[in-house]
Amino acid sequence: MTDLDKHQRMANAIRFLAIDAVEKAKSGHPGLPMGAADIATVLFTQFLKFDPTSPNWADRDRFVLSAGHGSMLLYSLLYLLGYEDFTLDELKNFRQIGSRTAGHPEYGHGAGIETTTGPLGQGLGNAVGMAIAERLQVERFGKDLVDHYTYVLAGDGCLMEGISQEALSLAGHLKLNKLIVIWDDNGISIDGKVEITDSTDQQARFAASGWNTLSVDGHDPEAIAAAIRQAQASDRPTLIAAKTTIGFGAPNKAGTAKVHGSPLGAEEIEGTRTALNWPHQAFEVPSDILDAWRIAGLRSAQAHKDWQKRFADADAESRAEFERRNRGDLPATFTKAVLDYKKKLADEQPTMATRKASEAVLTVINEVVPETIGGSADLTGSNNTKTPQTEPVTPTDFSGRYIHYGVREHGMAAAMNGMALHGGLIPYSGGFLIFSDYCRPSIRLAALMGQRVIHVMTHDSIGLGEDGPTHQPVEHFAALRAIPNLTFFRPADITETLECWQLSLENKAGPSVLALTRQNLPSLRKSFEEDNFCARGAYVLIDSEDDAAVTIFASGSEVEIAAEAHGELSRAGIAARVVSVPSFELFEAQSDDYKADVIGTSPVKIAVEAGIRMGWDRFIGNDGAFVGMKGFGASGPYKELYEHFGITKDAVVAVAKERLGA
Ligand SMILES: Cc1ncc(C[n+]2csc(CCOP(=O)(O)OP(=O)(O)O)c2C)c(N)n1
Repeated sequence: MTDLDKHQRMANAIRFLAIDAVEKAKSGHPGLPMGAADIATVLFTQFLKFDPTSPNWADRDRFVLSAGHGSMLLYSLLYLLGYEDFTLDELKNFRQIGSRTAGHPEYGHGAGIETTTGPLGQGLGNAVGMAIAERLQVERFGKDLVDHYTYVLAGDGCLMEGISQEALSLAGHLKLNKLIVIWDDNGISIDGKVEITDSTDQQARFAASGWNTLSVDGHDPEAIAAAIRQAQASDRPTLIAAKTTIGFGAPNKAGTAKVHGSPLGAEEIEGTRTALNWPHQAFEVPSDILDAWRIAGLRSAQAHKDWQKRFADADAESRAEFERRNRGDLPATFTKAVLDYKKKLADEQPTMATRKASEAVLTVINEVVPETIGGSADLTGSNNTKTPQTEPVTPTDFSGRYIHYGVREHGMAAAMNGMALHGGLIPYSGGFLIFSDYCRPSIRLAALMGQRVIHVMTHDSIGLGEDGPTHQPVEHFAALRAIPNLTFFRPADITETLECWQLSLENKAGPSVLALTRQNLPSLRKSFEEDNFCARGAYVLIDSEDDAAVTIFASGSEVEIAAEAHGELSRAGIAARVVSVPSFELFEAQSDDYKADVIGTSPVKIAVEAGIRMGWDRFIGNDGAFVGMKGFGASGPYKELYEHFGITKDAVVAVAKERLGA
């Protein structure tokens, strides 16, 4: 058997596993695995550094299948290479409930899947973050411990998505030369030929953003290998445009959209077996080919051993720190630093915008948590995410801790996911809350993958004032509260801001959004409590000695209004209590007794929030009173806007009295 024969048979093993699994599931995407099998075979058997017996080895190369619909390519590879999570039975269970082999690769379903992909372009964005993370970690731990590539397989769809532009221009700017993107350039998407909808010169586009670009025949193993070698030596990120035929080998459907996303069908499969000279049963991989793949799986075992030796030789402090950061544990000094600062705040009672409060808190955090990597989408001075500890990262210097992401919210959020997935870092960054919409798909994926990324989102309501309705979030609180496993925080003062930061950092299993104000807010917590009250999601901030006739629920900046209304009601002899609600999600996680206690039995329940009502009925009931927004905001000084939209102490008092008939 010549080398070429062997290569082709190994690639055919991928093709037929994909064909057979899609056929058995009666759904899936055979076209991409069939077309990209040659690329994958070259990459995984000659270049990729990985160890199937230790899939989470920190210094492995990362492989991201950005074109997630081609999931069977990845599952076939993982099986063939000997990853224990991906057995033949798992492949036979493709797309079934509870299998590791979901329709699209899902992070956490099995070791070997580096990220969840499917929403096109996201993988490319993640990979940029992984490549950034690698450079950052090299600066911190040295090349002996950190020295790996990030490879991406992207399709036409990934490159058509807008996020690709943000991702590639950031990567080009930062000169991420260990990022290698292979474009499965098959000219086909779902509606037919790509040329019916797109005529971009992709290589020119990448080159214009500072990439090295190459083009190869994606079915020629030697040409693919030569291109990867060139890419590895580049001082810039590389795009390899690999011309392929979608559904390679299918006699009638290859090269057409018909093979993109449906089973080939028995007849076409027979034809493909003949055309590719693969006379084997479904799911049967001849033993010599399986052996060849398993041997390929052992390729980096020595590299892994060498790495382990270098790690063992490193000084004890570096080893412990490397392991701690990769486990995602916070430093032992963290809690004390938080509590010391909390005591200081209780003494000083500062009045400040929660965005400023966040900066003050971050200054404390960044001093004791060296693995935070800050940033902002060109709003550093507004988001207050930069602290004295965080010098900017530049194309030539990755020793810093602050990334100027540019006006690229979507690319930023996807890169943050990639950094978190890479491990060893806690990415946080800033933007305007209104533009959470611009990064929502990536935030959703962070939630789905359970990744600790922290979004500081400032200018969180009409309280931002003159910039007007285009910039004033109204439905965004509800929209973010709707994402499962995302914790959305709206702290009411600096102490709550501190507590919400603490909770965000301590939550290793999901992302957080901190919605923060532009306008000043007074300190509402009057005394020091070691307990993190925000951890309960909602808590009684001001209680009433008598049975309360009125309970006012509020979040963020509107807790001040609730407290003022409480004062006036008290003066009028009406017993009232105030509940601060920094997080709906954390409240829902409390015991039924606690929730019932906090909601209480006041005959009048009022919620105050400068957003839409959606979600508040949980607290106030269908018949509760809501003081908030009904539509878009307006441009004007913020205090006047609160008057204009009737979100005031007087409005709360009036509705309370009206309901009580007082
Ligand atoms: C953001 C997003 N939009 C739409 C889709 C649905 N979709 C899945 S694959 C695909 C076409 C992709 O074409 P290409 O990348 O060329 O893949 P190929 O046909 O080569 O398999 C589309 C539109 C998606 N998965 N993600």
